[in-house]
Amino acid sequence: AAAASAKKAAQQHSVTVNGKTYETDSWFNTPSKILESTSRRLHLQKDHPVYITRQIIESKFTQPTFKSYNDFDPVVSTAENFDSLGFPADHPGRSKSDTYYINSTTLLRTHTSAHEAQLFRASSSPGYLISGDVYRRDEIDRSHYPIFHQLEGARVWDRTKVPNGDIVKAIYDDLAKLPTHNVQVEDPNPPHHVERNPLQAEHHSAAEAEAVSAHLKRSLELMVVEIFSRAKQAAARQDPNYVDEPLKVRWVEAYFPFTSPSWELEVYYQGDWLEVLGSGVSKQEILINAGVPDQIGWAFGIGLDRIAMLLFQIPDIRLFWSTDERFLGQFRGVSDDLDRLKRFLPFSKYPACPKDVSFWLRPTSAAGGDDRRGNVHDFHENDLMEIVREVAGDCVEDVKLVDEFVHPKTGRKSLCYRVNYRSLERTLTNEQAVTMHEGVRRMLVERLGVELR
Ligand code: FA5
Ligand code: MG
Repeated sequence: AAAASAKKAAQQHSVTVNGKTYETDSWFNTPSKILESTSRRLHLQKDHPVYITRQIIESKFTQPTFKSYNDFDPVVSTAENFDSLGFPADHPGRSKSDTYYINSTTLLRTHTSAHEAQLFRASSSPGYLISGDVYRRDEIDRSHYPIFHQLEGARVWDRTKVPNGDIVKAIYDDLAKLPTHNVQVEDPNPPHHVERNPLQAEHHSAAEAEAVSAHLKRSLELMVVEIFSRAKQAAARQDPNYVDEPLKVRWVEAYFPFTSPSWELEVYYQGDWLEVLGSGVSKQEILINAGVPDQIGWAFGIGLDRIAMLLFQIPDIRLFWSTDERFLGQFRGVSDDLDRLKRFLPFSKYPACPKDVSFWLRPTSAAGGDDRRGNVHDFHENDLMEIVREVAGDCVEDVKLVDEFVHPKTGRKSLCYRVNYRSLERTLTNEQAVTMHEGVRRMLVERLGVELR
């Protein structure tokens, strides 16, 4: 009996994810719904929009130069996800409010870059692509979900293996082999900038960094051109009155701990500039630590869900998780024939049930502080989002802060959030929404110690 109860106690301190068991500790903050979703792997589900988007992107990176890896486990170490990439110890991405931890050194990857070190070390090809599900604690709305998918790619050249040791020439020769395109590209920034976007001067000459970035930019432009041409072809096939607008893209300086210089690529889409990917010249420390100090190259990471939403005109990110035939049936057969790609036709929209919740924050100490009395609140919005997701799952469309108030006498702070309950698959009754909302209110008190108003 003692052994059995010891075993039970031990079980409560471990979780199993994709068949592997991990010890948990005080860092554990991953709800069971998230753990269960690790088995969905939408990027590997044939005919799923996320899968089709991956296929289109992969088609622009030729084999055998680029080798694809699509089934790496999403459970990684803090060393892989952060340390190996040069994230500082106090980077906000490491906090429990932003990331799902299994224990203090094990987490659900927040990006596919977690596999860079491993792939630079082991890849037998000069380029690789890796796609996977990634996890972030985040806000709730129609374009944010705690699980999304990224595709990352990298391309390197080895100084010791290029003809005559002339790596700059080798890179430009490879660039010359890439197709051209006729899309308008804005690229107003210098190739690198002393403060904003520095050259890794200890490791690269300016000419080397410029060659790498020229190859990076053309490669990624070609990928985006392919995606958006396919979106336009689909629109034109379905809508005889479709008017084609020329595609415009632009490069914007960015910052990542693991690339320098770095850029984001934005696409002008339906009246707005939209960020589609992050990229840059890989930090040489990563390649040195991966045992390939003679290689230099570039890397990028793109969000598949966001692209799939544009490509298929999918209005709500929750739809990707639907197993409803009215959703999945619309994409059947497309994986085998990308020319059959069609825009999504929304099925009926069910009514929304907005409910408000107002509460006083719990002051925790008098040092520093963010309200008039110097009270410190340990409230983090993502904790509220997590509670709402835990109670209402995919029956919540968005959650917004609608009011904020500091009591003039007591200095206490109160917040009001509007939770918009709506199912994509059925009508929610008011009673069902009320029941969920009561659950949310109860958990806010129990878990966050707030006082309901
Ligand atoms: C990264 O995750 C970097 N690892 C990308 C990278 C790789 C940079 C290699 C340099 C070299 P970021 O957090 O910006 O960066 O996310 C990259 C892309 O993922 C974004 O451009 C966007 O397309 C997508 N993305 C980010 N957050 C979300 C989200 N909450 N929902 C959907 N897509 C998202
Ligand atoms: Mg970004």
